[in-house]
Amino acid sequence: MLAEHKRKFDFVAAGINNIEAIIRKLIDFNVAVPSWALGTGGTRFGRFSGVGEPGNLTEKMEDVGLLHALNRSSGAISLHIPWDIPENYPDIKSLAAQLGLKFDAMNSNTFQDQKSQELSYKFGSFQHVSKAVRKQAIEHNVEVIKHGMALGSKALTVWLSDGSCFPGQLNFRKAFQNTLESLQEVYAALPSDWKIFVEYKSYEPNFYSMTVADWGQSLLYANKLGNKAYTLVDLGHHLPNANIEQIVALLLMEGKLAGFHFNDSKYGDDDLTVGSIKPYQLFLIFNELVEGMDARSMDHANDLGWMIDASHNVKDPLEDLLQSVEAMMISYAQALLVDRTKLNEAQQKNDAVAAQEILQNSFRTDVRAIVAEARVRSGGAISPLQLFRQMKTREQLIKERGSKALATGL
Ligand code: RM4
Ligand code: MN
Ligand code: MN
Repeated sequence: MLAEHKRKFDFVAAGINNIEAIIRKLIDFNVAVPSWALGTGGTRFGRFSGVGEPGNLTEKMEDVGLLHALNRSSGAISLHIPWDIPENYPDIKSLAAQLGLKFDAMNSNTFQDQKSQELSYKFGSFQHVSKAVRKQAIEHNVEVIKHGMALGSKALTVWLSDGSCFPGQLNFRKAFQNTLESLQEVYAALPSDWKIFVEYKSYEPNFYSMTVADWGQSLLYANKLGNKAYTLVDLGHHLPNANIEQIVALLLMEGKLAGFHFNDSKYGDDDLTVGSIKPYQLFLIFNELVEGMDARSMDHANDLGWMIDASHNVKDPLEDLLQSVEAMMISYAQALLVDRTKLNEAQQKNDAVAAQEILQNSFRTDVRAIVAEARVRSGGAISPLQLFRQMKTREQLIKERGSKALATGL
């Protein structure tokens, strides 16, 4: 296998001038795994649970550690409160250190009612007409920040399901104002070295209006909040055919892009494996990311928040995550290959044909051996997925955890 890898790598590397710089960037790149992606997701019609799922936060972290050991690119976990409340900080922190994991952005949850909760979020949280509900939601977010501070996280992601299902149900202006004021209170509780990410979503669970529906609305909030507030793009949260790469370019230009939730979809917020449906779009997004980050001399690996946000019904979650990370690495590598000088020349000459050739030349380069080379150099497997299957990892986990263990999450 190693000889075969070497043959493929030497072949592709021979045609690339800056191959070592590209490999360095691939080695540095890491994408966070959300704690809710480690169990099988479901739909509103049902959930077909997997087997050997992690039953608690420790096991979830062990799962991410396992992924990271295989691909060396999954060195962070993103926690959702209250699905994963850390009970013993020192233990959790030392386990993270042992597994080589960092704590990525913390996620709050005011889109579900919890058993112990006093007031309901049925009609929204930050936007709610009742001050008491808003207060409860704000306090929850402040609580999440506290958990994050204890763990060493540096960001809070706020995704609100607030909105309305029927025309007339909501006064848009008042809903916006209430949401802004609530966000301002949370913002005031942020430590000085923290960021807040305002995530948007076009529809679902509210189907007439969402109070943070698109990047325009998110950016309005972020701009009004201040320089610690950013817009977070989740690939599945757009209306069909939205030009996401253009959104990314402009947010980056404004210094307001928080980062990404990666997934893929055919229809809406399908949360499917990254790169499984529209790999060219993924490449075009990475192309804008690389171009835009370089224009601002940003560090690709650390200046934005990279996270997978996928959770679905059919695959083994760990295999799925390995595929998602691989898809991201491939698109990132292809974007690093783009000849920017030539692309710029083509653009200056209005040469649409040449511009397309340049982009597609990179997209059609088989960079898998380059990604594998970066992985091997940092101690990972040539083929993480193959190794996962060969080692019968899931079978092992079922033995340890049983076939009935259910992960908390969606
Ligand atoms: C939402 C959104 C959030 C995620 C939840 C689970 O659709 O994408 O980022 O935390 O799902
Ligand atoms: Mn998301
Ligand atoms: Mn989503």
